[in-house]
Amino acid sequence: MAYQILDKGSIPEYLNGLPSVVEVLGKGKALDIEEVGDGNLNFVYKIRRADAPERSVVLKQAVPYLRMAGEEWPLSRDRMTFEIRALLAYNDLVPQFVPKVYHSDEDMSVLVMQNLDNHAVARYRMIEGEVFPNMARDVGDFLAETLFRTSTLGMESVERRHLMQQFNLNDELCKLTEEFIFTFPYMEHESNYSNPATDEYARATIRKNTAYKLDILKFKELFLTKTDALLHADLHTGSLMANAEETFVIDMEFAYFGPFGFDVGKVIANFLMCYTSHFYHSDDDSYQNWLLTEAMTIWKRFEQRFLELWDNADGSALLLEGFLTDDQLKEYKANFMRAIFHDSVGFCACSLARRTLGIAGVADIRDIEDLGIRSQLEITNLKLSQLLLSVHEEIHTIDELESTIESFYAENNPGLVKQKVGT
Ligand code: ADP
Ligand code: SR1
Ligand code: MG
Repeated sequence: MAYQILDKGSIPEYLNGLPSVVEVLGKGKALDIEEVGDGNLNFVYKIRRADAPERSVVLKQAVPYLRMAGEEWPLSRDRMTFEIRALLAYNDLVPQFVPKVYHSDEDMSVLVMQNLDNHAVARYRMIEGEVFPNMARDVGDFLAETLFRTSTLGMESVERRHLMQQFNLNDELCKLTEEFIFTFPYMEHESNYSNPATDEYARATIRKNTAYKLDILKFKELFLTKTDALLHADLHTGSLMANAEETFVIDMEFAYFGPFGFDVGKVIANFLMCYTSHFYHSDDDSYQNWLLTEAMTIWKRFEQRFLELWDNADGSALLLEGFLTDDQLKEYKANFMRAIFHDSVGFCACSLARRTLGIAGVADIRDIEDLGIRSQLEITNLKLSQLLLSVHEEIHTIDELESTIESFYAENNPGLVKQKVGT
């Protein structure tokens, strides 16, 4: 079908022509349609049968522009092609963690999928202080399964090259990442966010710090050149929908083959930004303690599951069984995981800065009205970004990372609770 932008008026007829969706919604039934897209790029509709609202689907469509900027910022809708391919790949690899696909159409840039109505977007609930008991464990498993099983350790090389081909043209979204994560935030740029005290701090530190900027370049180069595994590439707490039992990952339109540490570091950074925000949102540190423990659990679980998958693999493109002795293999694995760890810490640092200085912030902090309070939290994130980037190769274990972060926050508590109590 030729591309047309769907809306509440045209969606019923479109869905009625799709047998796999009719199986869920029935044919010709009255539908309640609600646009729920709170993301930066696309339109998302929840569609429920009026007489049986439990029968529902979600329709996501890409439009040929960047939603958050408006029609004057063109952006190819090819991004939906890559989201469709990634979601189908994830449905094979980790069906327990992603919505089912009822219908996809690359020409229409449309995906019709399972409505995760019993799950909430984690970011907003985490701002409220909700505990998700299994989320960090699930995210760690998701990372291990998807990264290992699309890497040269988990796949045969010819099959892997075919899979890579499906993603090697996600040019425009990779370019967005190059610019909005690895370039603009560290220089004066019209697209950057602005808050006077934060701007002043960034000008005086980040943008003058040569060592920091060279490290950012190192991670930009990794992003541009390394093809370790199929990445989600936009994994943050707004891409997680969870409840007390389950966790789902959504919104994989940035998918491409990139460095292992990128997904791991980004999602951990979002837990840390939530931690920072709770100097404002919480009256004590109990939720922050939970956040830090969970952020560390993501890595611990990822590492544990990745190594289990490796132990159980029969050989792969990279390593034929018997190529190394047991002792050599043990050392090789330890070095391999340490390199992913260093990269994850570095990408985490990049994410802390881009979400603070760049156009796309996190609601955890950007939604705080008081600019002064906001800038104290923003500066905290920028300090943490600089610290983590400067030590990313010196910290070798997750326990060292945890104690580094703990000490950092103990020394950089902005003291907002007192300020709030006083207001
Ligand atoms: P964008 O690509 O524009 O960032 P997202 O994929 O993040 O869009 O979706 C935007 C919002 O739509 C999510 O924050 C969530 O509220 C809702 N959403 C997306 N997919 C689903 C789904 N499968 N089930 C329920 N809600 C969803
Ligand atoms: C213009 S940058 C928009 C951002 O939103 C997405 O969620 C990605 O993180 C992207 O960098
Ligand atoms: Mg998106």
